[in-house]
Amino acid sequence: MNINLLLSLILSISVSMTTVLADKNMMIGSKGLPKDVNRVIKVKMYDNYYEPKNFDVKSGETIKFEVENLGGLVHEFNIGNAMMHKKHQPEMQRMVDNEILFADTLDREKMKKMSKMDKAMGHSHSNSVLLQPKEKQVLIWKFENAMDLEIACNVPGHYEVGMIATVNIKY
Ligand SMILES: [Cu+2]
Repeated sequence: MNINLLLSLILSISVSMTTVLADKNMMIGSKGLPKDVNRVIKVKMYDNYYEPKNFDVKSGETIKFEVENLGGLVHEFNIGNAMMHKKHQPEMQRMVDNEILFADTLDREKMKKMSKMDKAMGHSHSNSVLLQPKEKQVLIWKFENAMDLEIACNVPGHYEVGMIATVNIKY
């Protein structure tokens, strides 16, 4: 094995390890499996709030969220923490700038095309769903090693006006 190959191998291993560690440090839980679902919670999104506004979960529990957008605007259901939402907001603004995300509609075709060049434009995060009015989607989440969670909408302007739900985790 030549030295360059070895070096690139070591580099790629350390990069993937960093990714794993970063995910663990986020402490938001992880994507859940359908076979592990303990409970179903229906979530309705309106302009600009969630119903319910608070979620009570037990640590280790896997929840299936059935999310429906009953508002007139595009909304996001994103499980994260304050820091992650702050980081995600510029990505959402870029989706607006690139004419993918409009107030009441999404250009999913363009979203797919642009995601090939820029992953952030695909909005394919396992911890969130982005819905147009009248759309529904399911998100399964395992609340393990999670703390300081916020469920929020990062469509530009919505977080700022308080489209945030709290998550209480019982240990
Ligand atoms: Cu919203």
